[in-house]
Amino acid sequence: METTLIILKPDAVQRGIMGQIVTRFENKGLQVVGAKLTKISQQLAETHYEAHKARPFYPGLVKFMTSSPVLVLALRGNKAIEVARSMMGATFGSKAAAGTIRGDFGVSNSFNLIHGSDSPEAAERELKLFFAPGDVLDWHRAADAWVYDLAGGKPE
Ligand code: IDP
Ligand code: MG
Repeated sequence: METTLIILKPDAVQRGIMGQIVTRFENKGLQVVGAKLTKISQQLAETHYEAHKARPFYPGLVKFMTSSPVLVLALRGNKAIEVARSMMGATFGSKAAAGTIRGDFGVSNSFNLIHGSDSPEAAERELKLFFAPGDVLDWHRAADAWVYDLAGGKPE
């Protein structure tokens, strides 16, 4: 089981489509193990996106991410990182395929609604940035017995 860090960006919160996006992940079978509505600090936004520091869009990206509250989620499931990334769609709303979150809800390249960790290493780093120890919960979800085949002892 993997856990990934998802951020519903300020545009998703302001447009009132948090519920529709979270519903997609729940419908897929991913488990919400952490959730927090928060306003990201300048420092945290800069650290989170530090890999993009040299890119021309970086100042605007940091400004956008700190402009208004975001919903930060920790989602768990089989191949959760890859599954969430494919559900998000391509980076630019104008290019993202129909059926994906970015493809269905936006046309902007920079206001693209959602962040998701892109590798296990990124997920580990980002979960630590946004959640304090104990804020990601190992809770038993009764539906797991039907979301997964548990006959072999591990989720299939
Ligand atoms: P990702 O969010 O799909 O992983 P990244 O390339 O990691 O995409 O870029 C991080 C974020 O920076 C994007 O989600 C988007 O908000 C913003 N961004 C990336 N490229 C551009 C650009 O060319 N113009 C404006 N914003 C961009
Ligand atoms: Mg990225």
